Amino acid sequence: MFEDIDNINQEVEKFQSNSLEEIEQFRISYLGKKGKITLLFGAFKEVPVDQKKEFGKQLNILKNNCQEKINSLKSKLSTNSNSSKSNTDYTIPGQPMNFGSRHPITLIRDRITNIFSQIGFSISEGPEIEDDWHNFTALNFPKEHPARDMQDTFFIQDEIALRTHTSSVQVRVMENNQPPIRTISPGRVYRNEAISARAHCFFHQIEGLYIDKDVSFADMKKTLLYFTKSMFGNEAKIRLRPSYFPFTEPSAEVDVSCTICNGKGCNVCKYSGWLEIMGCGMVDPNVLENCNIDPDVYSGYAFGMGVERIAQLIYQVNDLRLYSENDWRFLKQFSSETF
Ligand code: 2U9
Repeated sequence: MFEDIDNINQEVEKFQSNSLEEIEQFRISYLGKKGKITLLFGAFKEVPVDQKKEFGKQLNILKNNCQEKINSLKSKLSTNSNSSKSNTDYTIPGQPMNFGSRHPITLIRDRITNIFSQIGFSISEGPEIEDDWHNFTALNFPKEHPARDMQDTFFIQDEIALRTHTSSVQVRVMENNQPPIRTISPGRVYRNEAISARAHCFFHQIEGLYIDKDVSFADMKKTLLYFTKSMFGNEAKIRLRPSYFPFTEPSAEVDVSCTICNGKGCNVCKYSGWLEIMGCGMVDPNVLENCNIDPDVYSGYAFGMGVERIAQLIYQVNDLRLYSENDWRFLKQFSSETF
């Protein structure tokens, strides 16, 4: 009888199945009314008295083993069937992906820098927090110049301010390199202005500098005409009006023929036919000297433009505040621009 328990135990241990019907069949043949284990319980009365205790104990263990085996095979089966029967509906259309768009200032900045890169200008960048020397003194700003005033410039401490132009970057380039120098400096600049549609306390500039032997005003005019045609179209014309900057002499304002009416006169150009796009001039010999470049050997030209100003002309968006508010309704209108 003890042998029967051992044999049945081995059969139970060996049994494997992936089928619910087979498992049920197994249960019936071992634990059912006429099952092998149930029958052994019936044979209990035939066991000698001194062995009854041990027999009962082993029989109960066998019964539990068998029940556990059935339970574990059934639970394995239900886990497997769950994972193979996924609830995912692969035919449902995917979520649409929202692509971002590049900022209009980035788009215009990249267009401008690309035009100058193609004609040999490198790109230089520098710190937004500048010292007095790089932002003012080296650039020939007189001590009493209004830009040096707290009213116009954001001072961080005595003689340290947020740069008011990217010319400070070009002073650093000149201090660290001998000519020929051909570089443009794009970047954010700061002015202490009340924010309105027409003015902002920060904006973006691109300034250019070309220093070499025998660089002339004519070289500058031709380069700026090339830039203007590349930016606004081959029909574009330029005109230069005399101006004044501390760092250039002579200096000029550059106008482009109106991109809307081609110079005929419209409300965008206030019926003048011209739109102001930048300033320029021959680098003042004092500035060259301040940056350890010999003005008797070298000459150069410089120019500067506001990126927002060019964006206003290209996109016809005149409220400057729109360029820094990051309103998605405004920004998404530039999502088709691939440049
Ligand atoms: C060095 C020497 C000279 C850069 C120049 C301008 C003229 C100019 C303004 C246009 C609109 C600034 O953004 S704006 O307000 N800039 O008119 N900028 S010449 O002259 C330099 C630069 C670097 C070493």
